[in-house]
Amino acid sequence: MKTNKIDFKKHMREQKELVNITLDRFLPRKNDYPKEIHKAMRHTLFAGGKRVRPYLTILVYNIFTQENEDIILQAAAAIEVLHTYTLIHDDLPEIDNDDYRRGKKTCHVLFGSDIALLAGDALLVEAFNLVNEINVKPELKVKLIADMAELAGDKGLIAGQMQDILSEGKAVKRKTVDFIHLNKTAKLIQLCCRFGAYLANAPATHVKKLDEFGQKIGLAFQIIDDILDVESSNAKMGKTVGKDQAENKATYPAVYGIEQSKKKADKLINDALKLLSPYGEHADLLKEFTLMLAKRDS
Ligand code: GRG
Repeated sequence: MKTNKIDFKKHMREQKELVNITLDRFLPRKNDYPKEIHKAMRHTLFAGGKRVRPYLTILVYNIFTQENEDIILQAAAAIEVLHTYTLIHDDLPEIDNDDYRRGKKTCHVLFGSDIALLAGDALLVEAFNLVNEINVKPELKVKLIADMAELAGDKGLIAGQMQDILSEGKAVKRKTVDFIHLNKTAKLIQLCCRFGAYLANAPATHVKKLDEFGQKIGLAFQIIDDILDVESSNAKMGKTVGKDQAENKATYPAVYGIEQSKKKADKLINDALKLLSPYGEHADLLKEFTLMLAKRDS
């Protein structure tokens, strides 16, 4: 397969479109009773996310197989559904109190906090339901569900979010900001890599290596997000920037400074790319994707 820039962009566009079709196929219709909840779920889900996590899931799978069947699209969609729940809850007045997300009004601003809370809950449940409907052997399905529960639960994403809340307004140590980022952001990105590798029947050594790759790019992704909160604009990010500093949040720039944060992100990206070298050209698209994450401005 040719992997020049044009092919990568075309591949990314096509796969994201397939993910969107899959999401639309599996999510309840917006007028299904009770329609308020389904409208709210669909609002944030289709508000214009970059679909970074589903595309990563597909690219890891594609290291081992080129056939993009329903199983990988459903797994990719499930992770996006779970990610969208975290965004809706994170934006609530009781947490980050954000008015904009994905360039649109946040779920609670449009539908009210009560419905937004339920929409997030429903998406979280729907994510597990989507994994349960993947047509694979029960043993594999149980593994996918168990990993999703482990990485998204109170020892994973929620632990990171909890520590984030506890750290607000305080001077935090480097290890605390590392803990927050590794849990609240990197674990979901690791889950993408695990799902892609498991569904491609990759040997355990490869699952481990790709999990490590996911952790590195996941941490880099959040560091870059922190940097963009300082250096980017509302229009580019589709949300209000500059809030981290205003609210004295535990971020990389706050703890390490901007220059050190950039160096740390670059090193993580380079280390992650090295982990892909054994896969040669089979990982070319994934390498391009990794470089794109490093250069992202939104
Ligand atoms: C808040 C009670 C409650 C539950 C949710 C896990 C969690 C708990 C919140 C997640 C915290 C969070 C939003 C972390 C930030 C991760 C991040 C950088 C999100 C933005 O991802 P992008 O840039 O967004 O991929 P799009 O919109 O493109 O999908």
